[in-house]
Amino acid sequence: MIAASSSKLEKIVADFPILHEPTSRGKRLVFLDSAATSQKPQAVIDSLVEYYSKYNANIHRGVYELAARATEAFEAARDKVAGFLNAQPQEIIWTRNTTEAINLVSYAWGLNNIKAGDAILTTQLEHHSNLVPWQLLAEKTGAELRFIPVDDRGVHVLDNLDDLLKGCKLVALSHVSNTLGTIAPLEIIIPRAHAAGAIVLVDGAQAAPNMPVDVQALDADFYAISAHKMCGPTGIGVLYGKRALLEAMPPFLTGGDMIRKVEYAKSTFNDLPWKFEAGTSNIADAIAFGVAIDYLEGIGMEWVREHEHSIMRYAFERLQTLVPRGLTIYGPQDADKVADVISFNFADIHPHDLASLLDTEGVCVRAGHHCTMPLMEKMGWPATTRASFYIYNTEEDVEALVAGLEKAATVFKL
Ligand code: C6P
Repeated sequence: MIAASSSKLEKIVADFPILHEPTSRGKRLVFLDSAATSQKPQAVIDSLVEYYSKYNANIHRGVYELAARATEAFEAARDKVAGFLNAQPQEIIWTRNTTEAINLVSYAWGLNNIKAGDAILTTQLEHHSNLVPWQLLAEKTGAELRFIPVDDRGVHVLDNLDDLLKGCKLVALSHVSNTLGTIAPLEIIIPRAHAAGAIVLVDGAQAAPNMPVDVQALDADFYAISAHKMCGPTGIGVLYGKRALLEAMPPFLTGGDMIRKVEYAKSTFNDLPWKFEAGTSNIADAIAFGVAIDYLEGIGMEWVREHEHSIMRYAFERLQTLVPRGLTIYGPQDADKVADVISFNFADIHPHDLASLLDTEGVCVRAGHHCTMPLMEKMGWPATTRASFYIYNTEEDVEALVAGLEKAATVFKL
């Protein structure tokens, strides 16, 4: 068990200024909503200030030194993301976030490769961002949308996988569920999908922040991530795509920077990755994302996974004490099978009331459907409360959650 007093953890906590700001009620901030967005270390905040105060200029255009410096930093950030995912820089496309990355594939690959009679396979666990684009693609093309079922713990049921893969051209699934934390068995699904002739898009929004990801070892065709969930700023994300697939795809958005030659009647397009980056990019945030990657790599992604394992084990153990008072924990409870989130309900307290009460104690959790309405409906849960953990969370944070829940039990007379 990694103790809250471990000097590495103490140093990490010290790196996040917001964690040292008391709440408006004078409580210590206990941030347990990192699955929604993580907090940012000082180095990332400094990087944004440094860019705007020292070398703000548009990239890929100016010949002056400032522009060259901005371009260099922007492309260096891409190299860092490529290294982090074990990809080539040409395979790293900047997007606004995971959602835009998935939409890019749906439009640029999907509309050109999926036709009536094909199947698209996803799972019953997906975030709306990895479901709605495929619903629209299926509607537009006449393809069939199918689902890998999950059992009542939210674990993938693969018994009929080969049948589900028949006629399938695309499998799109999350690496880690944002509602239950379930880790998808990609090592089984991806090879079987490929053997059936499908390509695989992995929504890595919840996995990339929490565990080492190697897109080549996974053999994922596309992998989508958001910087803001992994110590980086909002407004910047990445689509990784295998080079051959990206080469064969037409552009998604069109305009400046993504062209090679423009005539009045027609245009030719830039090389990868810029073919998919129309208009002025989110330069400052891309550079700051590179700093976030440096930060995470400095900590070590193995350590990150191990820390989360440890904190999740501790949280499961401590929350068990509240089960006799009506706490129901959803999803797998084996720290090997879940990443960063624990969803629960406490007797008949509405999750929004519970989250509001916890907030008065300085504990931030998310309540609601977590952008997975079909999963909630299937499970028969109108809403859940979700605590999510990250690199800066300590056993004291788990204790604050448990104390807040005990207070709720008293207030709601459980
Ligand atoms: N989940 C949560 O609280 P964006 O908004 O594009 O950065 O990420 C979308 C997204 C896609 N897939 C998964 C698995 C996700 O968890 C998310 C974002 C947040 O669970 C905000 S809804």
